Amino acid sequence: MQEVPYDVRVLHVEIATAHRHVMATPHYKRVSNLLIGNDGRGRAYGFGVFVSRTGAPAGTRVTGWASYTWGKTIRDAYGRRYDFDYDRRHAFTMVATYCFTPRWELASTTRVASGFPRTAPLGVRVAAVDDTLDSDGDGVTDELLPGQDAAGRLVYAVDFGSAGNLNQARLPEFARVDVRATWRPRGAAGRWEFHAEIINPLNRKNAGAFEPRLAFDPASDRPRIVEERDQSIPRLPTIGVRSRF
Ligand SMILES: [Ca+2]
Repeated sequence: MQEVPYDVRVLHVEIATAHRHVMATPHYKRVSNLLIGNDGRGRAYGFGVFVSRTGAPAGTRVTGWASYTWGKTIRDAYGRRYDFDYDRRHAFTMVATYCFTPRWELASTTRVASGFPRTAPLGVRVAAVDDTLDSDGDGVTDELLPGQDAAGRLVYAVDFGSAGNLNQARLPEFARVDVRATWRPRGAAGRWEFHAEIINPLNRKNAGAFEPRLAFDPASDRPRIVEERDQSIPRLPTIGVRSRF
């Protein structure tokens, strides 16, 4: 991709004490020439707040950080204004670590975020095929014909509508918790560390995407759309060992 010119205006606010840290960062970007081949342009703006408690005094059991980001990214293209593919209005992350003893530690990561925009199918339509071989024998080879299977039945495709339907729907909210237990037999200064981690222990079915496919509909003369959640991480336990040398 070619280099994208943009403006960034940042007013950065940061408050820090020995063990606590608060940071607020608004951002603004103007993007042009992003879409090669048309006059598309866009804008991105938002702000982030970051709070942390790290390097706390000895004996502190809970440490961690949390961040929240509000953002909006807009695209002007095809004579329309709509959200960018990766527009994410709210995003929250929290990492917390609980130290039971210098040897035992339990940590969790929590992420909650708005779903990305998506272009939802409007229905089904008859598939169009290029008639380069002039299969209908009318002498025209640069036309589109209704798709037909070998038995002469119409072939259907998912109808995503016109540019007016671009990114008008949203994926469901994303949420995931990961947990990890760590054992250091000789404490923080020791060489060995063993950990057990479960990614998505709640086994929440997030949807990174919806894959529409056509299914037979006995009540209709045309197929119906079935959308399946895709790109979701299932509950995933792992164990690991680390050695410093
Ligand atoms: Ca033809």
